[in-house]
Amino acid sequence: MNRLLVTGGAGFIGSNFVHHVIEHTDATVTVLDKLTYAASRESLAVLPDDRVSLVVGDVADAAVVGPLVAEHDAVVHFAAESHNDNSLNDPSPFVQTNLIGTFTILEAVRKAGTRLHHISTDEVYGDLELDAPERFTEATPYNPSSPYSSTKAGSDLLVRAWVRSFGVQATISNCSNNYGPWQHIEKFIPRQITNVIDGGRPKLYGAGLNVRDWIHADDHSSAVLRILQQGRIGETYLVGADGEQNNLDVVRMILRHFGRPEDDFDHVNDRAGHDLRYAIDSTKLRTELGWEPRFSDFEKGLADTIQWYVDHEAWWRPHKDTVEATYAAQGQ
Ligand code: NAD
Ligand code: TDX
Repeated sequence: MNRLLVTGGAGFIGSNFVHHVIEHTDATVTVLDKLTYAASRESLAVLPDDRVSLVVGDVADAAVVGPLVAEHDAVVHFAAESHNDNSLNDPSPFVQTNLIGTFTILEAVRKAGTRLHHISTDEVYGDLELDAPERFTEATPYNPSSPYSSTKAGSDLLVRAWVRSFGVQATISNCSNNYGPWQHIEKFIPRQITNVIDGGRPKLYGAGLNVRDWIHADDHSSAVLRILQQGRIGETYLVGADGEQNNLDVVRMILRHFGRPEDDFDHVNDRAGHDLRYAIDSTKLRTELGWEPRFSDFEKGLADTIQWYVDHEAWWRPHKDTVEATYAAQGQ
């Protein structure tokens, strides 16, 4: 697999994956990205021109996708609308990109016979009770809650059907919440870090007891590359790093890091349909493919991420007022 097509490669996790591929393989990478509000060309800027190129285009545009897919050995499909709160305000781009976009990719790989790895989320499984002993596995039934997670669930089902009905050579991974550099400040962790940098207060939805299973984006990338290289066709692999934390504890860690009082935050309106808890059992990936995460200390990974946002204020500053105005209009 020397020529990779990475959709959504200018986004938070896609760009991390492109860096990972350049560092750990000899492959060349074409990024196909529409450059929505969530994209960042800067995240790709330091990569070598002779190994990474960018095509600006829409994954739902068959005229762009078809010829590009035919020129590559494998497609890694990250492109998506990714933010739950946005999907509650306007589901339409989520249906278009996550469903029609994935359908367009599937038809192109079917025609060209190209290997596909589809990137998905643990949110397709719905949520767990706080005290439930079980975690999500590859056998957990789909039960998505939001327009975002339902379009991701639908995209996974399309991939499964194209594998079974048409023999498409695809794998799927469902990962838990990622954190790390280059994450858009609309998302929970960077929003709170940048609020505190600005002397403001973190904003917790509801009581703040919702649990997310955090994984560093570098670990997500190493898992995706491993599945692309060694995963069994037609299989789904759950990706997680045993990183469960409730939102309140994460906010307290961020405040502590900056030497601020631990109760210096606001409770704001809860998210409609807010999933309570996600938790991943990644035994299959670990035992079958020998993958292990590198970041096992969440507070240390968070501290590095905080420092990155301190050092990269010029990158996020232009977006801060717009993001906060949108949240303020929702009482969040
Ligand atoms: P992101 O919003 O940061 O980036 C998405 C990228 O896709 C952007 O560069 C955007 O320009 C591009 N894009 C959007 N619509 C497009 C279109 N129609 N055509 C081409 N490009 C388009 O998202 P992210 O957080 O990096 O998530 C990437 C993938 O990983 C998504 O599929 C998401 O569902 C999945 N995922 C994310 C997380 C997480 O915690 N962020 C966890 C599990 C899975
Ligand atoms: O200001 C906030 N306050 C708050 O309490 C924001 C933005 C969020 N939250 C809560 C909601 C969630 O319980 O924090 C948690 C994390 O929120 P998000 O960063 O919006 O992530 P989540 O909705 O869990 O989804 C993320 O993980 C799974 C990604 O955005 C998805 O793309 C991925 O599929």
